Amino acid sequence: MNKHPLRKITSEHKQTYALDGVVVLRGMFDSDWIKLMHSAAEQVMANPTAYGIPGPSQGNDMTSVCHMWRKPGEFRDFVFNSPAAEITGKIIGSSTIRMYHDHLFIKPPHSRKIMRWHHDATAWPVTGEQVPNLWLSLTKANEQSGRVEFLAGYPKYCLDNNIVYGFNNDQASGICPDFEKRREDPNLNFVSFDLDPGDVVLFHPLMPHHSKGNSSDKPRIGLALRLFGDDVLWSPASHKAPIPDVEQLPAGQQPQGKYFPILWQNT
Ligand SMILES: O=C(O)CCC(=O)C(=O)O
Repeated sequence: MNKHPLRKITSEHKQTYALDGVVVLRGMFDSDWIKLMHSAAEQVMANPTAYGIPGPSQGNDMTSVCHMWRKPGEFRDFVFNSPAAEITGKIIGSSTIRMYHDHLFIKPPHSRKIMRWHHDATAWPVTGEQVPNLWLSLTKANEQSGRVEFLAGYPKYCLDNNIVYGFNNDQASGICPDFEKRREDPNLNFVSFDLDPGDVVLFHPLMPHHSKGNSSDKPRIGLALRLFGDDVLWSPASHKAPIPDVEQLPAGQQPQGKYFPILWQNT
């Protein structure tokens, strides 16, 4: 199984991420990784709590499980030994990548589950731009099966206007708009990617994204890794997602220690 990306990370990848806040990378993982993680995902689907902690969307129409990497097994191997951290570090321009958490999203065939528009920064108890989401497709993801959709360029709008959405209107900058109602807005650039198993989408923590149901006959499986780069500092707030076994750190401190191990360094 490959430790380093199978293809070169190009300046075009980096520029696209810097400009749009989202970039697709194809063919970076070998088929052994994809087979292994696909079968690991199926095991989680059969018995979620044996492998991790159910996420907010866990239910019949979606498997949503986090923190599988904390236990020995395929998810931990993937986090430490796959090219995921190197890909991320090179694209976001961080000298160090630490683990934050993993999150598996499985939409079974004919799932009606809609993930409403949101950005991940809403839930992360940190400041900093270098908390991307590397979403690895373990199946085909397309319009029919419920691929994820993004708003290219929107993270820059959030940064320029100091916007971080909350879960509710009374948190942070209020709730994330329902961009479904703004499909015709010429200022919004909706983008999505048809993915094959092994393709990844890397996106910025302020990137609004959503997904619709899976009307195909096969499951749609995505494994999201959320990773920390150099500029991340602890910034607790009551509505932020707790991290199991981790006490709140003082605001401004850099996350480190055994729950945030270094995965990759630019040597
Ligand atoms: O997999 C999906 O449909 C949604 C993914 C998502 O919201 C995320 O990775 O933050």
